[in-house]
Amino acid sequence: MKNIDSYTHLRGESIFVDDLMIRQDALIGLCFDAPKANGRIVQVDYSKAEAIEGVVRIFTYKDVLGENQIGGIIPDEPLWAEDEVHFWGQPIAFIVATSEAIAKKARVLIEIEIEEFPVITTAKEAKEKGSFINAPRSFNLGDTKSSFKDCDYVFEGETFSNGQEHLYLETQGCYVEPKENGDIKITSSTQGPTQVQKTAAKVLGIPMHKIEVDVTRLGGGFGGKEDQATPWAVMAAVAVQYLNRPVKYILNRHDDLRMTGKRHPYTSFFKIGLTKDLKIHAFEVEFLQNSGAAADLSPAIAERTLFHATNSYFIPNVQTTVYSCKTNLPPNTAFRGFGGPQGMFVIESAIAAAADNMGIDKSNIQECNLLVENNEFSYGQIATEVQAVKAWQTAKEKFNLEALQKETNNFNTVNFQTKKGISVMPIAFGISFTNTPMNHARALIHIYQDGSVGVSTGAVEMGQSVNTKMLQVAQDILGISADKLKLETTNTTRVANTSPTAASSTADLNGKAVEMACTNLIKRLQKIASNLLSKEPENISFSENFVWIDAKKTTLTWGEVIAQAMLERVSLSENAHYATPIINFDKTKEKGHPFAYHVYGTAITSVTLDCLHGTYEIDAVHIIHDFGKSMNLGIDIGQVEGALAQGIGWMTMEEIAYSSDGKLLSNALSTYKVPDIFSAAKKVTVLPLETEGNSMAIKKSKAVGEPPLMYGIGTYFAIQHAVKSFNKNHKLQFNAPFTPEKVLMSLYEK
Ligand code: MTE
Ligand code: LUZ
Ligand code: MOS
Repeated sequence: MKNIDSYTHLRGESIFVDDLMIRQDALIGLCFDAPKANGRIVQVDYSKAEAIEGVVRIFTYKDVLGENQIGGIIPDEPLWAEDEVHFWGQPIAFIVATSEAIAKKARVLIEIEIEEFPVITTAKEAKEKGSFINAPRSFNLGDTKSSFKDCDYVFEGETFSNGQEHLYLETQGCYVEPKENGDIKITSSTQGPTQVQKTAAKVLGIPMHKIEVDVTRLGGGFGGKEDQATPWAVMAAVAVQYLNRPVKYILNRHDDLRMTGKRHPYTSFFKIGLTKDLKIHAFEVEFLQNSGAAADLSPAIAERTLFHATNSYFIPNVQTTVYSCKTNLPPNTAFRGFGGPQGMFVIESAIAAAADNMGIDKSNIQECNLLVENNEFSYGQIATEVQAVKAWQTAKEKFNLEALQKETNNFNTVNFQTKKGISVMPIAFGISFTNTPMNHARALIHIYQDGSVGVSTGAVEMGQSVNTKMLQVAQDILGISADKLKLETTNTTRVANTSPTAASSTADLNGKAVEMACTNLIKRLQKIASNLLSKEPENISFSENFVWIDAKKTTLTWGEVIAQAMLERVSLSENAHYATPIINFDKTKEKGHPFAYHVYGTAITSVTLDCLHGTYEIDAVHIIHDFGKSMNLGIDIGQVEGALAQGIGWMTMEEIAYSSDGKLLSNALSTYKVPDIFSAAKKVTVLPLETEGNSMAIKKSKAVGEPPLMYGIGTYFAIQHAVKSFNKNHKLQFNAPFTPEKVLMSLYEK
């Protein structure tokens, strides 16, 4: 099935929040935010702003009738600052005016006086000063203390990976309308409609049933709208509560870049021990996560870093610890991979450091430590249906790794100013929300009396094509043509209490619920058809809009069965609930079986480096990816390609920069560079690994949204290989992104 949005996307007819027809009396909102990163608010003077014609009202924390609190995991974040500000860009007030131009004019007239406090921008500094979000967490397997003694080689090092801006094409935004009796309808560009509903209810001091949240689709989220779509919608809702008029707020790009959190930068310290036969025997890491000024999703992201700290390797003795460090940056948040990529970068760095010191190729160490069946992860889960070796071997053979390595070495022997580099990057990514209670979803299916069908789920479409997958599931079970199916908007009044669209699990969770609901409907319809045809229900199936008996098509149509169901007063609606079985996790022991399954794969990356300029080109990325049994290979390969580009951007060019006083310097697309067509890999091959698929995945088609981002990590090490080929004195650094500036310095390091 083609992506069901392709027609309207291509014609520019798809509807996003900013395209909604708004009421004539709608007002425009605009946030006034902190112009300093840390301090006490001495006073704010709104009088000049309020005096402008067209400014209807300026809202602050004083107007909150419920709680001025939006923290999801830890209640540590006010909607609007009260006495203090803790990051540059922190919302202080919300201007509501008759136009955006007027609101902007008013904003610059607000006068604020802040008594400044010292600013912390790095995790290291926060750790030194004891500034944390919560208590650190540790995972342990075996005994690292004693096992380093049994190692023939032990290496230690430090790594840094920078943050990353989501840069969804559609910025954050919402449109909020009053209904009768103080009810409020919120249309939001959010991955978490329930999160918006719940937080709005809390802040407004009204029950959740008075708030309806509706989402048609997002112009990208990438994790940036899992938690951080909420504040804008809630601000507008507060205004609606007072004014009883609709309020629309779409952030412009600069405001969005300044006020929202990003991927977490991590500083990490590793110690890796190997035996002579290249087995990694012991591994220790301390992760310092730069969480920003409030918790947001940081504790959950920190946890996923620990889950992925050993990537796709088996290491018998592991100790990992993560500190969520409180700094004066905007609260950092979910970003594709959710802390997993940061963890994997460290183990890959540790292996690279070991290989460099031992004078061998990194891939030799990687290859002989890959996970195999029944290995134990540091968190107690026993690995089953492991594809790590198969993915590696398939990539090695299909893409002729040995020849590629030989070519690269030959090239480097005969060329001086140009060098090539190559790397292999295996991945293993756990599928499920690591917080077990979040792994559930529901679907609501209505078959209308003309035989057409409406499907509602908790899934949010954000470009990953989850809606198309939901229709495929329904179509398959109901046995009707795609034109009879429609995917409804995601709406809290139809499907309630949803987990956000995240963790790559949306298609699995919501798809399983659709599968259950459709199966229940079919059971009813089988009975009706069985009476009409005088056959046993077990022999009856539905396909191609007709009823079939065994493998034979009858003349009885889908429409006729539906009409009969109406006459017999049989319900044509069904609601189903799915909760992932088996999974569990005990946080007191830090052990359990948190993931439904893992996704595996291997990427081989080759680059060419211009050693005069420090610039590089990615010649090719060849990937063997474990899709399970892909239900839509076009969509899934698209996800791999997109995630790869995003991973490469994070590792090579996307450089978030804050000044020492906490101001975002990379605050526009002129100073924050994301991959474009010129910096994309010249060739990308994505081949599916042949497997049986996993029955915990929807139609055995494994989750695909996040895992391939981590193939991008391979690019870092391919570039590093090329640098080292030019400059033997180069002491390896693990400081991402590996920008051309850093490459150039490394090339000429003495
Ligand atoms: N693909 C597109 N086009 N746009 C997005 O915003 N988000 C990614 C991934 N792929 C995203 C995307 C992230 S962060 C996640 S968690 C998954 O999609 C979520 O969708 P899924 O659970 O349906 O895979
Ligand atoms: N969000 C979340 C996620 O709340 N929990 C998770 O485990 C997760 N994993 C990946 C992406 N988002
Ligand atoms: Mo994705 S980071 O789970 O939204």
